[in-house]
Amino acid sequence: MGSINPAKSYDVVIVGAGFSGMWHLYHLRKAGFSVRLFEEGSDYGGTWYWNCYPGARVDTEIPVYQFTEKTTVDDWNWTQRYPGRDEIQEYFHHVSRVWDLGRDVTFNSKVTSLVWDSSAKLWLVEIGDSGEIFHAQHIIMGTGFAAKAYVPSYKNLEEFQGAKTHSARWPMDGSIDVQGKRVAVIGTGASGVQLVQAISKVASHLTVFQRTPNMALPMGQDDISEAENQRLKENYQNTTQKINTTYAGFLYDFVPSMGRDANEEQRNELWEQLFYRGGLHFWLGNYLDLLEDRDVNAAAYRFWRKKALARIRSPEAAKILAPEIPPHPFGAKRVSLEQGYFECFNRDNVTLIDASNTGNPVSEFTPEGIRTKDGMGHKFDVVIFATGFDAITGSMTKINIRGKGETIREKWGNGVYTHLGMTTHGFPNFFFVYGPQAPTAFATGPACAETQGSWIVECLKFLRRENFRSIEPTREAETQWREHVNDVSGKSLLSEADSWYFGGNIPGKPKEALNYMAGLPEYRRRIWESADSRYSGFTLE
Ligand code: N01
Repeated sequence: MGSINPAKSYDVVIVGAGFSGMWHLYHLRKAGFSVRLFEEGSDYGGTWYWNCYPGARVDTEIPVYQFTEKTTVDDWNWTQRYPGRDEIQEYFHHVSRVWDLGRDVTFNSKVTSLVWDSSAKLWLVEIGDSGEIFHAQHIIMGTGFAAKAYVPSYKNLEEFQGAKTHSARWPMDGSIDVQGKRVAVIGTGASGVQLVQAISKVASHLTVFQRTPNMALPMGQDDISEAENQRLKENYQNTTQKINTTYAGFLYDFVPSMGRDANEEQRNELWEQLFYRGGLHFWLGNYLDLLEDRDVNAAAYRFWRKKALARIRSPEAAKILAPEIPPHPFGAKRVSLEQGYFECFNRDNVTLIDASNTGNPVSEFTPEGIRTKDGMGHKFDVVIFATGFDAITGSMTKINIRGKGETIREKWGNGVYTHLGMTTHGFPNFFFVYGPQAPTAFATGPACAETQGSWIVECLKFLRRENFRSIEPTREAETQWREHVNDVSGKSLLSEADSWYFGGNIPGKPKEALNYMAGLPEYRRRIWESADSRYSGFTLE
């Protein structure tokens, strides 16, 4: 490690300038803490900074996808219900101005190492490129759930002579141009769907490698007029109140009845409404037992499939995009929102390849492109890996974080242990937001950041008030929390898919519940229960 400059010491160091990092910087500073935020990129946005691929767009709607702090709402107008990446970046610039964040943010600074000094009860923070070391009493990881891109290990990948990139590492210097090119997109998650929609319209030819069909729902995109923006501002208080009561922080919730108690006609009537409302209504606004009752779930898949089939012309493509037998229960993988996705496969310049193990997956790369299992060569100018992330834990395990003994990577190597999805034993004064065993993938980004952030800020205020130097969860508490997280997820059909929700998308990663699925209200109840009893489950020193 480099030399420590005693002047560079903070109460709190925050890592990452996305929703979580920005929120914490503003609120901790307001509470009188000295804070510095380090960000690897050269701008705010976190995931939105990196994900600048063609077609990148959020799939949580306005007015939910924003901070609830009134000062950030007043002078900001959105143009679309589901804004594109550039508009979201502009929003972050707006927030940074309103909250005057810039003076405490250091960009282009990748935190490569965090080491706990037990005798000083401080963290040593190392910035990789500069080798600078900082001291911090507390660390807050705002590194999000999708900061470690995953590219499968393909045979001869390095031999490919064309351009290649992961969706979340799209070059910002414009060095990849897909206009008029032969392009391959591998992967059909949320990123793949958006890439296909955008690139199919400009590429000379697009080949899509789909391993698992995406049971995508219509986005229901709409413009937001000036009058509508005004109405949203007037309604701001009601919106905030509502967000604080729903399962995922949306303005809607599961309908309070069971699909198994409804007949086919009743179900179809509800499903027609939910489907055309757009967004994730058909998933998170559906019957309470959609993700638990196999029959209800199967009926929902049949409903979805009928809608998809009506839009796909080629019978071969239809079989791949919407097979009769679903690969997993409906909604067990993150449902994406689409805008004309299925129609892309009706275009003459688009080829769909079933890249599942029983189909025709990539067997190797060649200098000119990809060879598939059937021996056929496919020539490409550009290959895009929309193959996802070492999600939720990867954002932290990729950094050298060493607590009292082992590193986070070592500690979580065989399974994740956290207390309340924000802290872990052996790592005092270390908090993570939008990470493992929290509502993360089952909550909107802002709602999760604000929920966990409020708790963390109050916790730090408590420690300061009561003259405690450190807080650390007990092993018993994190063992109980893990059991609880697993109990909740065990009741659902979600664990039946190999998804990033359970670490199933990364070879060798332990398969376990990485999210707390009981919903935000129950999560809030539990975290505040601990705080209200002077942080039960924690050791204070
Ligand atoms: O990643 P994913 P993503 N060969 O992991 C496939 C958020 N997000 O970047 O399903 C062939 O979902 C893999 O196939 P399979 C959002 O929360 C939001 O798309 O594992 N294919 C899958 O199709 C989202 O859920 C927005 O069989 C391979 C794809 O790659 C999350 O980020 C936009 C493969 C990966 O899908 C991640 O989305 C973008 C292989 N070896 C992202 N390995 C919006 O808000 C993997 N795949 C709109």
